[in-house]
Amino acid sequence: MTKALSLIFFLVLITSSIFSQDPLIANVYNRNTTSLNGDWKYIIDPYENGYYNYRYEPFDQQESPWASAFFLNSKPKNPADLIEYDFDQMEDIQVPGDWNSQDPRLLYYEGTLWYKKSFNYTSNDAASRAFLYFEASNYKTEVYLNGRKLGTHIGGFTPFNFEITDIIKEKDNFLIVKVDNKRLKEGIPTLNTDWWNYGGLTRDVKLIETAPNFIQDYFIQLDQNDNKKIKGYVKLNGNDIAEKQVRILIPELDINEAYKTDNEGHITLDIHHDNIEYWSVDKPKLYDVSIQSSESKTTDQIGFRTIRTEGTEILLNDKPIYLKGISIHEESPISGGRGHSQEDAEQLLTWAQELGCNYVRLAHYPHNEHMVRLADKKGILVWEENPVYWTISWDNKDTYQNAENQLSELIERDKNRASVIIWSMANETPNVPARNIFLTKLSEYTRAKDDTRLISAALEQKDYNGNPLVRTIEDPYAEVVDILSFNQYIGWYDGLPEKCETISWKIEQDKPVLISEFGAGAKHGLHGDKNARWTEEYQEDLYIKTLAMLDNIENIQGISPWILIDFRSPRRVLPKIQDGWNRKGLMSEDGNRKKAFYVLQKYYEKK
Ligand code: GCB
Repeated sequence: MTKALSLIFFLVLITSSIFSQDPLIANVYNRNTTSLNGDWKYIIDPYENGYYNYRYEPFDQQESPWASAFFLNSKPKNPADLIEYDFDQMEDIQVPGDWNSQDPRLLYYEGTLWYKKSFNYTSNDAASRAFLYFEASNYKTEVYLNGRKLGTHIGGFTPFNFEITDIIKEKDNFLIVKVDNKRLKEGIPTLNTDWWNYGGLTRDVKLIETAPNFIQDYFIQLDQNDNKKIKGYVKLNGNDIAEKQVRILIPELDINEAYKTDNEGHITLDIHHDNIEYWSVDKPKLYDVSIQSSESKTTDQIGFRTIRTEGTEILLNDKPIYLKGISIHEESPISGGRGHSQEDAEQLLTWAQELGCNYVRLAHYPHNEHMVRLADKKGILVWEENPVYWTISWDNKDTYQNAENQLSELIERDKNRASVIIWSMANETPNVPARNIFLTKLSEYTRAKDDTRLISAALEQKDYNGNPLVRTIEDPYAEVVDILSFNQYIGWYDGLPEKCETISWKIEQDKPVLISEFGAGAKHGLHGDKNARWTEEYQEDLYIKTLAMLDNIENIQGISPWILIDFRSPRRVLPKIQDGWNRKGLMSEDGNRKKAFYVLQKYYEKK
């Protein structure tokens, strides 16, 4: 390489590692894509030997990285060459899928794993642009294509994409991805959680082909203040996007409206219609919506509804609704491990419906897109949650930025889903000034980005005026949320179930109340006295007594007990009972219903 060339190469590496991914492309779910799922090669690299040299300097920031840098996919050219790795001789791993479930050596692994996929690529049109899309990768991801760094992504549950038009070739592309799932004190989530830290390329990887000037993003929802008005925006991406025509078509409503883009390739839409059929839990009407520009077109299925609160009520399409919910972790009820497929989503939501739910809390991080797409079709309301969990580094600016970025990517992905009614900022966070500033700022950011949904967070309850028999919510952040949600474990972490009969509630905020969690551990098939921990009878009794207690909260507008299915958690080590599982599920991990399932089902039948 000449000096000038190597300097350019060096600059490309540096800039691409500072600027991370490109603006997110909306509706990848319905676009023309090529899957990169399937077999990938992998190298386990606990010392990050393929990333740093022996002075602990990253290879991808060096002018002439050594051949030992894994992203180069080096091969010896003659027998004298020293290359101490070879992707092609490694074993296969399935993408999508967490690594912990695929190799016994990786069950508890937290560190770096390198992935490699080789592929050929033929575009449909020589002028097309190409993007590489990751639906999720936990936690820190460095992406390289054909020896060039595309960028870095932080956060384990949201999508990101990179433009690769100038890098992709017809033959022998090699895509190398470094994924590191080490937990970090300043991370989101942080060191301490009650769930398994599944690592890897946990969701689909796709190539997206687009026109040179294409519809990158759109937001099309009902105006929350005028239910005869569909509003939002469309954004084109390309070099020639000013003064272009963009059409919005909703054939069933005879809507076909044309707009002209501004200099940024942006239109604001404002469509009036008197006869919109609203999306609801009883009739989840979705319209085919087509967005068209001269060069591109994308089609989505969108529902139109309003959601708001008035005093202590939640109103869906102006009618009060009680949220009959259940909390869910993203674990596959079919194969175990991190869930990611349409079948996983179908199974989880079918069980929720059999329980009688019209609502699910997707805890404690963004779940895969199948969940909200299916919820849209089935008429299930959804709470989506940012992984701000327990005690994070509230004072750290990068931590805030990270939380905002993850939430932003979630909103970008799901802002057109009618089922999603609540953005949850956090779970069980301490009432300290730095946290109040952090969450208030995050809430303001969210409201500015999306004014068609409600804001909440799972808060904590406390004694009222020092009286342990009267419980309340005293938290300045409660003033900020639209829905006052809190977790409570009276009868499990706080006494026995009968304690529920002694507790009363004094909630002073004029807001709807949602109980985001309650529950008790029970091992499926273990029977005994109702005061014996871990028996199904204990859990059953706790549900009976808790539901009776909660009925006395005046403002209560819904519950999402903890949790649909037992889930993996390394915190839960009690032999023969937990064995690495949190046992608060209403069902065991293999889908067997515990007695409490039927208590809740009966309760929901009558609601
Ligand atoms: C909670 C947490 C949840 C835990 C649960 C438990 O309050 O929000 O993540 O798994 O309690 O089982 O203790």
